[in-house]
Formats: sequence, C-alpha cells, structure tokens
Amino acid sequence: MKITAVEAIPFTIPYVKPLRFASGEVHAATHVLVRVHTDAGVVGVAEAPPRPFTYGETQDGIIAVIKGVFAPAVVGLTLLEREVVAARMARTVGNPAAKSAVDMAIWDALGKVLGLPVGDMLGGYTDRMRVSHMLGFAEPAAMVAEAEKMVDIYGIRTFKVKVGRHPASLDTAVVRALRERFGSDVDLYVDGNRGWTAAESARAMREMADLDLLFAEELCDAADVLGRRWLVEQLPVPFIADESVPTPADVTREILGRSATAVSIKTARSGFTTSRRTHHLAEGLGVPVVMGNQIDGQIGTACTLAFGSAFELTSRYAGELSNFLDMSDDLLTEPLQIRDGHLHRSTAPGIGFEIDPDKLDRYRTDN
Ligand code: MUC
Ligand code: MG
Repeated sequence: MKITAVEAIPFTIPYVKPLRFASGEVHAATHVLVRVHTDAGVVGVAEAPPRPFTYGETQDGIIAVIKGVFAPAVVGLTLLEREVVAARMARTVGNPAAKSAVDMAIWDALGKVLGLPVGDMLGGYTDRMRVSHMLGFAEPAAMVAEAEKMVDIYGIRTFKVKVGRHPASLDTAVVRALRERFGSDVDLYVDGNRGWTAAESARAMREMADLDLLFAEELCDAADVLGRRWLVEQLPVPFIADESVPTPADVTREILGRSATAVSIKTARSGFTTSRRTHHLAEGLGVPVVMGNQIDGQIGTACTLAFGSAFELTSRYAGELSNFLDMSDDLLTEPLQIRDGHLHRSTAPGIGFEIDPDKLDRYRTDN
C-alpha cells in the first residue's frame, strides 16, 4: 500500500458554452490529472482545476508544486497515512487545488485496494444527490432558456444564478424572469463572486425580496469585514461563504465574525481529508452546507458527489454537480448521467470512475 510515484498531467478540453461570472470566465477545462501510483499496482486518480481568479493557482504552477514539492513529500508513505500526507503538504502555503487532487487520488487508490467505494468509506449516508445547476451571465431570455432545458432534459429544479454585474438590474431581472417562468416549482439562489459592494448587495437583495431566494452567496468581498457583517445581519436568508472559506479556520473566522451564516464545501479546494474537517466544523457550528462546484469536469464532479453523499448535512441541499454539461467532452469511459434531477454515485471501488486512455491521449497537452 505504499505510494511509489505521483504524476501530474496537463490536459485541455474546450467548453461548448463558456461560463461567465463576476470574478472571471472559463472557456476550457485546462486542468491537471493527478495519478498516484502504489506498490500494489493500483493507481488513484483525481483532477485539479486551476482557478487563478480565486486561489491564484495556474496549470503550470499545479504541475510544478506536485512534481517538485508534494510528490517527494508523499512517496514512500502508505495509503493509510492520509493525515501525514495532509501535514506534509500543509508545510507549503496555498495551492489548495494541487493538494486536494493529491489527497483525493490517495483516497481513490485506498478504496480500490480495499474494494470499497470512497462515498461509503467517508460516511455512506446516501447513494445520490439532488443537482443544482449554475446559470452564468447572459441575457435574461437566454438564462431562462437554459434553465428550461435543464428542467426538461435533466429534471433539475434548483438553480444558482450568477449575479454581481453593474447595473444590478441586469441580474435582478434574470432572477425575476426565472421566478415568473417557473413559479414555486424551482429553488433559486444567487452567487455574486464578490462583484458588488455590501451596499450594492443590500439594495439588490431588497429588490429581490419577493422572489423567495434560498440563499445568497459571496455577494461582496470578505475583506470588507464590517460591510459584510452589516449586510449579513439584515438578510432574511443564509449567506453562503464560498471563496472566502477554503480552510476550516476560514470557516470559523467567517461564521464567528458573523460575516457568513452558511458554508460551501468544494472538494476541488479541500479534498476529502480537509472537507471532512470542514463538514464536522459546520455541523458543530450549526450552519447549512452546500456542496459547491469549482467548475469541475466529470472527475471533480464524481469527487463532489462521493463526499456530498457521504453525510446528511452535505446532501440536505442540492449539490452543484452540473457544470460538466457545458464541456465538449471528458476523460471518463462512462459519462456521468443526471436523471430526474439526481446524480447517483458509483458503487465501484474508489471514487468510482475509469479514465478512457484514448481520450486522455487526445486531450493531454504534454505529448
Ligand atoms: C462559484 O460557486 O463561485 C466560480 C468562481 C469560483 O471560485 O467558483 C465558481 C463557482
Ligand atoms: Mg460561489
């Protein structure tokens, strides 16, 4: 069960439709495939999505830190020494996606060696999650049309609407159009990716007061400490901290500082080992959790699903599990299938997916 090597492979898969939001836009999945090799012959796999606009990581940087720092730190450890792996990687500041992919690939390898699904190893609460779909910036009619497609084809009934534009009426018009189109048949929440100030956020939320929102996420920057506390105090719905809480310590700071009242857990930035800590912390603090999407491909989505389905708290609300639908292709032999608004997790050992070698050859950019 010893780790013998860690590979970091760059690949790029174009998006059919780019995702646009207040802090950036994504046109292609320019990710890193991480493979952890073991002396048992088993290989664990995960993917790291670089998000420079959120955490500062780039594809080249992820490859460099895995090859130069994390691989030498973990080779020789066993798959059971996940806390040692976490402690060794924690000596390096930042690099959340790189650390998470190494961590999740180790869990995948461990599940394969033991013959157990990772979702069961983590908690085994349920075998499925409801899916929430993220609507990126576009004209109101196009965003409503996309939601209609998601309802009709996939049975999805929860939508996260990207907001944070100027004027805010661009966004509030979209949310109003969605509510008018679907009535109470859908759940709606909004995510500002720090695009508004606290005062702009408060005004926009007042304009949407009659639209029965489920949550508001990261409308303004957590660095505006008092402004955000002032905003959160007056909101009638939970305020989700997303990019402001990549670590458990960040969760403690935001919740105890009253700058957030709910938490997004993203396995792409906290893997399974740290996400588990964040889950336990959120449970202890008594705050809702939404499983978020770091604009993941199908590998990352399978990771989110494995973790989210493992606990009651993380599967209570619909998880953001559908961004991969915007990609032109992916690396898996069996594509994930959203049916009746749900994704079911695989019962196969590990995270539960297989990489198609031909697809990897086609999309890897290092050969
Ligand atoms: C999200 O929930 O914010 C977009 C930016 C980012 O950091 O994550 C995505 C989705
Ligand atoms: Mg967000």
